[in-house]
Amino acid sequence: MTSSTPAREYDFIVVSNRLPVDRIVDADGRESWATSPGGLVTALEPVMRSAEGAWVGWAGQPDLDLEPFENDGIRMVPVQLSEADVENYYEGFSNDTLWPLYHDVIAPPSYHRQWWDAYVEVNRRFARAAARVAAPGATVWVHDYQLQLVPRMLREERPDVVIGFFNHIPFPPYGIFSQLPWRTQVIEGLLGADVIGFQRIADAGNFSRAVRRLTPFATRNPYIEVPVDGGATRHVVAKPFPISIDAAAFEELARQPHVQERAREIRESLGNPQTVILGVDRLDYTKGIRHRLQAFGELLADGAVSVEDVTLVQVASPSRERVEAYMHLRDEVELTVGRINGDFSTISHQAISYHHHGYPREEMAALYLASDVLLVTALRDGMNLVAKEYVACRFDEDGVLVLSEFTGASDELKRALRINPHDIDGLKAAILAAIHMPKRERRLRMRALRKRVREFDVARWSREFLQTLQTAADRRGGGPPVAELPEELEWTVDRRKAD
Ligand code: GDG
Repeated sequence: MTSSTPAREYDFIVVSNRLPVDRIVDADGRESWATSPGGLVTALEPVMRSAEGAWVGWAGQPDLDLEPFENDGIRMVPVQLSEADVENYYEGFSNDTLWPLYHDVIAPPSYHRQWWDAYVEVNRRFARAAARVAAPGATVWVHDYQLQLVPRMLREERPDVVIGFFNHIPFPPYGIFSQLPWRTQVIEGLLGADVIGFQRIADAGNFSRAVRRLTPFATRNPYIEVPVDGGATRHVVAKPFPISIDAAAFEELARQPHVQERAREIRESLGNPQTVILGVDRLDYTKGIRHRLQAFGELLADGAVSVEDVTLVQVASPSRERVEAYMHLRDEVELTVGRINGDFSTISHQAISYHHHGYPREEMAALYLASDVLLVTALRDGMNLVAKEYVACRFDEDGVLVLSEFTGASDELKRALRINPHDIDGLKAAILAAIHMPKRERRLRMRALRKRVREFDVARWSREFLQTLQTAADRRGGGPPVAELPEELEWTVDRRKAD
């Protein structure tokens, strides 16, 4: 990358492992970029546009040497990863060490010093890339577990910038976190930020406990007092900011006549069963897909449900296919689906309609509308946006959400049918309760769920985070000068105050 002399500097910068764009090369070898429709882009798009912000991240393919470029009004600053970086930093340390460790060791984490070395090196590369393009006193918002060392590295290079960090996945209890050979370095890396955001209260609590065990710093919720040179103290804020979705956009999509028509078509092509149950997940061992299949298989075997009456649609979108644990999971899930279908499907009715691919967002909205029950059985999940998307799409105030208590979403979505996915009998009972729930109760519950998702949407999430970051920056007495927030951010902060 030849970006040592950046074209310009930016007041607002987002740093995440992946840039929110996908590279497309057509048959003639022409290259273009498509915005990948993630929640984070949606949340930050308006701010990025009006603050003329920049996004620092990897373009998703190894060994691509790219200059900064503009896509859809957002400046992209690519960080290059080699094939070895992808193996060691991304698939290795991020997805085979941190991911299982932070999700309650559902799968055993692997610890390799070579992976850690790559993690340090790549984090430094991200920090440098952000440091190079940050204007004096800029606001830099770093995202997720792949980049936990960036806050400290960035602060060392650029003590003038304001740094936020948001962890999208859980932060584990100390008994688990302490397995990590590099636990102290990770905590110190994160403490480089002014504000550290988590999904749940429990995650912020786990982090503060880890700070107390591994550092001499005092914690006074939500502050962690980090001494700095010259006898001063930095007050790092560590607290929950539960992420959400663009609820209005999902509802608008679901209200479109062609999406509603597609929902009817889906039900018809499933043979018009009385009940359609839906699961939508990345094919990941944290999502409890096996537990869900076991419960559904047993209900069929018990005769409590029949394939004529109930169909389970499972979308398992491909994920991390080069990581071994994911290859095994896929084999296991597909073996189980095959067995259940073999045992129970008829020529006209399938027990499970299984799909190992991603769908466009419109099709997702149609699936949400077509389903009477959404099953979320995660064994551990930072938030689970699928649950919120289902609720947002159900403008008809129908549908039942069965939600694992081990998701961040269950802290907020209190009127869901809450389940412990390890308790297969409890899960079976909840599925039956959802199938047989009277319409009036469905409506009452869905109304309450929708109120919550509408009020606490993704715009509010980013507003609250950035407001906290601004307040933390203002508290930096005697420190280096901090740039004013870009106008758009100030506007969102002011509006929040008026709420
Ligand atoms: C991580 C944390 C946290 C899935 N399949 C398709 C598709 N999706 C979309 C869903 C949803 C997103 O992917 C998945 O988000 P989740 O929150 O459910 O789970 P993770 O991917 O594990 O996300 C999680 C999240 O970060 C945000 O902080 O909530 O806990 O693990 O938006 O709709 N979208 C389309 N086609 C698919 O086939 N279009």
